[in-house]
Amino acid sequence: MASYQPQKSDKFAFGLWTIMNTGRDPFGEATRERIDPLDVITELGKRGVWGIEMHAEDLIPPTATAAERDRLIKEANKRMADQGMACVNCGANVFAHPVYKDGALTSHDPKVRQLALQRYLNSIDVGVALGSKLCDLWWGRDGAEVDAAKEPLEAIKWLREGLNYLQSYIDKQGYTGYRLAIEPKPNEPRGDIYMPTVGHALGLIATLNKPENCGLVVEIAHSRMAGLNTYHDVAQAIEVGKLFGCHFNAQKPLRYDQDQRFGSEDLKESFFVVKLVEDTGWQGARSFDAHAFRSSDREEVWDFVSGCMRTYLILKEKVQKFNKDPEIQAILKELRSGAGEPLPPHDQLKKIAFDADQLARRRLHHERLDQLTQELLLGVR
Ligand code: GLO
Ligand code: MG
Repeated sequence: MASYQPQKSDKFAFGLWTIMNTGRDPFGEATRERIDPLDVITELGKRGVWGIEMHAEDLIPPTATAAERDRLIKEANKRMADQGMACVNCGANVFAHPVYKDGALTSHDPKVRQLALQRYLNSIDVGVALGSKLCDLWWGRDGAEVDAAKEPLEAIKWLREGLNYLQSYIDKQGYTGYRLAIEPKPNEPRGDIYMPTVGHALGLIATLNKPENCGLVVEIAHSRMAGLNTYHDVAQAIEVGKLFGCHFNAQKPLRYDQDQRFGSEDLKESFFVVKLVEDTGWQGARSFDAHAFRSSDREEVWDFVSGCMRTYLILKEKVQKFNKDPEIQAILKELRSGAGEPLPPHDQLKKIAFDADQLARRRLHHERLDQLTQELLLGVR
């Protein structure tokens, strides 16, 4: 029986902000006490977590002096080194301060747009100092409720201008290998957020000055909030080499941003996402952007941390079982026979006498395959 003990080689990561969350919500106050970000690093490291994600402001208050900033960076690096950890993403908090209420990169006010860019530049500098290679842009305030007030055409141009501006900074500083990513989300905290899905974000990336340097962080909850299939979203990002990060969590479709512990909703979809990243050999961190339930106290947060990783490891084991299961594999072999066949030239194809009725009689085995998948997940196979 596997122990499901997380190893550093599993590359599990958590956002500092997820552990720092005190359980406040729009309707009620905190349920757990604050925790220092440096202690979050150490406590995660002790539990087998390999990486952290963060906003620069999670660690360094915007009001910090230069000396304080240097001290915090030095101490964070020490805590990570002590625990054999790495920083996999350092973004910017351009959503908490009221100045961003009507947008950061897409505010009408040029000073607000510049302030947002200044925060992003700072996050890249901090990320470099912490050994990170990614700035994940989650622009939750860049959106609208009142469509009369903001032109989407203009907003899209500002987003492009902002991304190009950050890229030229990376180039100018010589931050080789440092990359940008868009983390799409359909809504919350705005009624609508610009670039709501993977497809929208890929469309914008293709228009950047250096599209090869900008990718995606796909989050399970965000795809499900848009009513989409996360497995398909992650696959599309992988297929074009754009999956720069992945946020594992859980969410009931089409609702407020729930960010629940990994696996707490739709185990089957979670299974297929794990199968996808494992089978394709995707090398990124398995990052949990999930939050302990708002009812949990500080101690239970560590149960939540271990639980997310344990569920991932159990699903990974199920993936191995699925890939080795003789009946499942025999069905897949039959189903997929001919999948790799290339298309004939147009004139040749026109001459083929297809028997549509015979083709329609090909058995697809979906009933059995789905049953076997369910039984495997339910532990009776
Ligand atoms: C919010 C997002 C957010 C991002 C984070 C990345 O819904 O998921 O937590 O992942 O800002 O830096
Ligand atoms: Mg996220």
